[in-house]
Amino acid sequence: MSDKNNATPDVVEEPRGVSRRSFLGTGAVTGAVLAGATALGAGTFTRESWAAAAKEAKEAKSKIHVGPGELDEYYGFWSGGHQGEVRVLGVPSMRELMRIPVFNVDSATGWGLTNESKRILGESAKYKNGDCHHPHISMTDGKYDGKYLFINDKANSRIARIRLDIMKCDKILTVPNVQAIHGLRLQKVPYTKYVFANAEFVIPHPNDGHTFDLQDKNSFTMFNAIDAEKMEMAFQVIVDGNLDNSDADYTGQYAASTCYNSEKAYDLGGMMRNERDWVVVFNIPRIEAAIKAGKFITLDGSKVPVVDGRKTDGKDSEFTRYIPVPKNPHGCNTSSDGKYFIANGKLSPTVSMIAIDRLDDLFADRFKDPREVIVAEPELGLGPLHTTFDGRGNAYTTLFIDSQVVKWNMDEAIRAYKGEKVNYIKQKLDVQYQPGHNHASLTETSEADGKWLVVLCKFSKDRFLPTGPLHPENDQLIDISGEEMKLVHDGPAFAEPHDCILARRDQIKTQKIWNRNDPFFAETVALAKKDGINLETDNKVIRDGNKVRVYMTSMAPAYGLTEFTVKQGNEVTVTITNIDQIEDVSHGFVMTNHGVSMEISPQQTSSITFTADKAGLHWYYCSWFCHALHMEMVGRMLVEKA
Ligand code: K7E
Ligand code: CUA
Ligand code: CA
Repeated sequence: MSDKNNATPDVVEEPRGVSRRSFLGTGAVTGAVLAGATALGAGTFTRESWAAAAKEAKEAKSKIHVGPGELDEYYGFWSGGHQGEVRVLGVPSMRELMRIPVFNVDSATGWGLTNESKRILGESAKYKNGDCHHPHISMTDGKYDGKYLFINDKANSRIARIRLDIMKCDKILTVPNVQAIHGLRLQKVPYTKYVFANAEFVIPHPNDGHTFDLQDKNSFTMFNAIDAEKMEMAFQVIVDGNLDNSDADYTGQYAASTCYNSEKAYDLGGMMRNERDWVVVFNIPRIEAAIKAGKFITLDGSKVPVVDGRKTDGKDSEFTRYIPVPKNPHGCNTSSDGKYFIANGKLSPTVSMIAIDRLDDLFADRFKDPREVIVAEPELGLGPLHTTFDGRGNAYTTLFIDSQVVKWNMDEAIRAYKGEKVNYIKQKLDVQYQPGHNHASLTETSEADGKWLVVLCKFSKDRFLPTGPLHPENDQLIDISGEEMKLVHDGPAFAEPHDCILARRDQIKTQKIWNRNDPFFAETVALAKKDGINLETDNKVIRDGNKVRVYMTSMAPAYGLTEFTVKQGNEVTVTITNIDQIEDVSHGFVMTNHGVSMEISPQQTSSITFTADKAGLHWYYCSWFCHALHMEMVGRMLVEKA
């Protein structure tokens, strides 16, 4: 019988009837092909290839098997895409360990409902959606320091920071005067002083309806630098064209971003008009110096220093250089040896390797043609989107249209570019299907170890039990420790992990229970102090006009208060301190029929505010199963008629 989990079906179907190879036969790579491949599906699978895959999967099984009670070697942090959260996985088991709500509302933890989370969400708490793409871990000297993870929200132009010691979001910043924060990377050296973030879309400034003309000289987008520790804007740089993805180098001096809309066009046809768009390189010390010297402007009512990185009459600004590359480039990846920025061609079958050690000369105007910094432009296949590295000189690029990952050698690509006859392509591996990002273990650091490669496929088609019209994505795990890439795991994922990041488990250090002095709930503690409350011992109701503040402790299996009385229409704030000291004994608080739910983990204080708008008796209960008598961990709110 057919068993697709073991990749050995009796009947081999070609997904959607149109093969990848027939697309290859159509010749030029155009947007139409790209769109066609997406709509019609790609990937040809023969009985032989299924069988071979099955055999390899069996061999690999032992490698990825993390037995009951055993721990994974790596932490993986996955973007939750337009679901708005971050997911924590163990690798290589690919087991989901935790979810960190960020730009969404989460009823288990109360994220978006509790006062603590609303303070962090700030102004933007009014948005209930987000669109995460790029999770990145803070670094010191080009290595993960395990302190923070940063992630963008394309939907509402935000950047969030997650504290990795507690795996909670602790700061959110809305970037002013831009639309759609997409590419996000961190300064690697000497440490993550800045979060670099691309605003994707070109908009008029001020964006007040005075014009809708994108060719207007006051229509532009900006490159953004955020102070990582303060989570405040550091500076913005006006650019030509738009901005897609970015990365930073290993000297601390440069960051680079791809631009696919050098045309500043409104539509698909217009955005594909130019054969080349560009990579824009930012000279960070020069920008810092200008700002220090007061040579900046401010925009549209914000105080953020802005410098102009656009060309004037074809002449470069001191802050930027534009390097033409083919065509609508997407991913931008710094090789783990620190030598290259690699721009992935998307509508070109090539990637462009930019030598970082030539950028000083580029900024000193020592080249006639900015393309003299390009040391190779290997042709890899159709739809290259993102590239990752194994630390042994090889690069791995996703080919969206070909539904493949191609392994290629960087030195050999450079030799071929110089005219030598050398085949830099080492292997092409089919993936299922249409991959976006890929990510090798520790690839963004100088410690890239070439063990695992995660490939985030946008389509899963027939790989899993059907789930109706909406399919899961397919996050595949590939063993790259040997000469050959070996696919070892298919992992269904909900919409839509654009990107992920892997860190060694020793690089992430977490707290087992909360510290009572944690800043996460410090403001709640300060408010309680004003009410004269000792949170660890007091169970009290404070009445303050129409406001009622209920303070209680929790200790398995009971709340400190099993009853409190309020008047109909009162605004009630319930603040609970979990005085359990035992690891893993989390409590919850749910007020039935009031939309109220939150987590209170050991030694945590959580609070939530709601209106007691219904007279009568309302039970509250603990939602995390904490004790044999968990069901009995309840209380009553008595609401007297107004
Ligand atoms: Cu390629 Cu938003 Cu990084 Cu998606 S982005 S794939
Ligand atoms: Cu406390 Cu369940
Ligand atoms: Ca273009």
